[in-house]
Amino acid sequence: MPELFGHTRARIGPRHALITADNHVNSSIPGITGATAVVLVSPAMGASVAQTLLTFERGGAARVAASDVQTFGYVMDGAATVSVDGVRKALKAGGYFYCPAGSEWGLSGPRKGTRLTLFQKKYAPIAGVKAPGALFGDQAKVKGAPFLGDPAANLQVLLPDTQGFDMAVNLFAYQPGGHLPFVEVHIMEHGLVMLSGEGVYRLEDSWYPVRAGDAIWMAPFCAQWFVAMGKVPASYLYYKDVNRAPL
Ligand code: UGY
Ligand code: MN
Repeated sequence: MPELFGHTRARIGPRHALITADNHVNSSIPGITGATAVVLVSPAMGASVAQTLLTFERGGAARVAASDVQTFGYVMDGAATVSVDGVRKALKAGGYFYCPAGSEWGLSGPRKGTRLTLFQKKYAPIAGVKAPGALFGDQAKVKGAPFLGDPAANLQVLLPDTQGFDMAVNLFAYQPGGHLPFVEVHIMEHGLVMLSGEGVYRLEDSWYPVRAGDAIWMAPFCAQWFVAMGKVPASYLYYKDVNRAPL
């Protein structure tokens, strides 16, 4: 719904950004057809990761050539068949895939309105450590754990925590009133999409009301904290860079 008098909750700063669903403008991306693509986080704003929301029409498709970029894709709603290096898998909401650098991926047969969030970043290899292979998963099959022992903040880690991976993608689900236990300040960067519910995100010295559909970028060392509000649980999917030395 358009905001009155040019008001928006969006804020794009040098070290963090918030983009709401009302701000979306489509891009045309090579290899993606019959879909809208909204780039929400990108190196153009100072990030090292790209976060893109794809919404497919019936008959839409993706065919993305191999490069030095790795791709993680998460199905937010709908269903489609995804292939990575020729291995095909039917994914529905909560399903996800990881396509390593050097591999190609594609999507076909989407149900109308199927939405995916992609996190994409150049892979940083380490000598002597095997790069990860392709992977498919389902959020429903990933065991969660109370974050730092707090059952009001449940964390699911979607990718294996092994040295080969230089990116992690996790799901956080908070009961109303659940919150991050402290204000985090860390070298890892985040790209994030709110999947459900609402709450307040602290980013550096600003506090933002946020809700499902909002996207957030946090630069390395951006002070961050979240509290879930409202009557239903809040959840978000987020990216972070991991397992590499600072220099
Ligand atoms: O993994 C994280 O750094 C996570 N606790 N950060 C966040 O939710 N903003
Ligand atoms: Mn964090």
